[in-house]
Amino acid sequence: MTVHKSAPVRSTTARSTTGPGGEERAPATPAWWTRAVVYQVYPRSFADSDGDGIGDLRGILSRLDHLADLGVDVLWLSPVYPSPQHDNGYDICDYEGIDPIFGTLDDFDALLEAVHARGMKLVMDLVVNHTSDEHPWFQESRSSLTNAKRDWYWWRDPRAVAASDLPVEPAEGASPQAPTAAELPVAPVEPNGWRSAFSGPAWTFDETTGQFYLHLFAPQQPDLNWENAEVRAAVYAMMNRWLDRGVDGFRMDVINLISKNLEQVDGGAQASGIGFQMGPRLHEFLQEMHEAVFAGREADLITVGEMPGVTVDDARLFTDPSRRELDMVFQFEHVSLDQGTDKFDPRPLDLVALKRSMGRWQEGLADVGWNSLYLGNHDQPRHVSRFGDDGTYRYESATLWAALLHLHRGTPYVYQGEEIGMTNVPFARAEDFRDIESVNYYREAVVEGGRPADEVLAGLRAMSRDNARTPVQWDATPTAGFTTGTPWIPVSPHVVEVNVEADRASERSVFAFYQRLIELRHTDSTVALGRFTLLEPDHERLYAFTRDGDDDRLLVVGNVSGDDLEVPLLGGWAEAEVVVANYPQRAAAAGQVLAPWEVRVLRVRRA
Ligand code: TEU
Repeated sequence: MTVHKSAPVRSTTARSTTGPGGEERAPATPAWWTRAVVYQVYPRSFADSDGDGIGDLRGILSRLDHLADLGVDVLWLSPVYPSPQHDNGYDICDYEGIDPIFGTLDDFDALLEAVHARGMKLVMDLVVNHTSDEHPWFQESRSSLTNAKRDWYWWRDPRAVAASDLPVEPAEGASPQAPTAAELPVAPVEPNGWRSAFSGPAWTFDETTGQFYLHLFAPQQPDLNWENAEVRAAVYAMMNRWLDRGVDGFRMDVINLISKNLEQVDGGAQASGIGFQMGPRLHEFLQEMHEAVFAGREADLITVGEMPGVTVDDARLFTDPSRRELDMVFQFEHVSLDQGTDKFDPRPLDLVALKRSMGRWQEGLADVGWNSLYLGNHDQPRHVSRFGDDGTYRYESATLWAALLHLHRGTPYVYQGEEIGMTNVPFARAEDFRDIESVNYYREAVVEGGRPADEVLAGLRAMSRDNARTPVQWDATPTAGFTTGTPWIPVSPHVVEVNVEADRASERSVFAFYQRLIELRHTDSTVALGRFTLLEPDHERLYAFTRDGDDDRLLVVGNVSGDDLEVPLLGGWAEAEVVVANYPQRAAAAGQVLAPWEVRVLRVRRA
């Protein structure tokens, strides 16, 4: 078991416990996840055991030693539940089962057992802001205005249209009854101006009952109505069943969207998320969930809420242990800084803005709450391509970003393939994309919007979620050791140079570098809990900070550029111990010039 439960008491980020009489006791040791590293598996693209070209649970099982070797503590599994797969499993039609493309519940139990046998934990993806439109709950809900589950989703009448907007005056003596949808003189108007994250309005009109339903994502992903207490009870019961089965926590998809205020808004509010992000009852719902699901067993679990638009101040509340909500949240600030007019309009990285953002989160959650740390996941392009140099300096920039991220205070998340420096994919044509977001964006921008295809494709190539979704490259063969069949999305042509086999055999192994970083998180109290201080915030190429522990100080310096960089900071550090470096020879020589994408982690001990 690599998880350390007896770290020195230094952090307030500990589970507060309640005594027999209900009195609050002082926090004991920091929670186990303050020293843990999580690895995300996107099951479709990880490993395929049966040759159908789609990754599956038996495939993951067969590659579990890769994770154990890396040293990670937790495996987070993106959704494996039955799903029509419009959004690769983030549209769930049965919360209790496993999609046949991924295997069976028996396969799941076998995987869970094997994960536990290796001293790791397993976290499920919890997608409860919405279900699939094929979920029986929605099927019932849409069947009639009076169905018992009608109120489980957000149904609303079309917005009233002013008489002056109608093309013709109603004929004299016309029926006083409301016209049916088909009889309306103009198409029914959406109840409010919210837009779907995957293009188009967030409302779809349902002919059966003449009302619209809300979907903040695709029309196949109707939003659950968390105002309804039966919905909440059904979700909590389902979560309890998974915990009883042995899973160790949840990553909660867009959990800050579950509380909504439909009255507050109109179209202009989309960007700020007013009305659907951070709604009025969010904290109440999360506390209720904690009580109904986690209470009593929280010390062994990990909970992380995905929260687009969350601020540091919000995050302090969500992750303050005494409030009993969540352990940590995924925030989006640092992965939004390189976006122009929208996410497919990439801008060069503004390092100063990135450092300041990361620094503010470190500062804001230093005494209360806890950070999650990530650069990539299944929704983001590959960070070595996005923030580094995936050509000449692929090894150097992949390891630089790994070291910078993992030396922050928080729980690091490694996304599959990142540990071998997997890169973005040279998608060329519209047909190359599989992701619903990319496909819809292209249609809206080019086919309907008339924007130049080249320009839109360039944005998609840089930012599409598909960059993170091509098969994990296990070896240099054409199907990458991922499948014996035809992969559901083509293997990246970079498989020849970038694959697990080659990386692990190399003297410059990204994998070995990650192993070292993960080991440090387990064994080094200053890495886990030391106080963070950002240095040289306005420097445009240098990323530098210190971490202070009781007996030592770490200095982290990185050259975020492809040119040499002189770093006077290093002057006083000539005698320091090199903890991690991606140019070990140079680091030992303690020069004051950093090579392209060089990173050094140095330690001085206090007298
Ligand atoms: O993502 C929510 C989210 O806010 C975005 O990152 C989203 O993926 C999109 O890129 C908006 O531009 C979560 C899941 O991680 C994502 O895979 C799902 O598609 C989405 O929710 C819906 O469940």
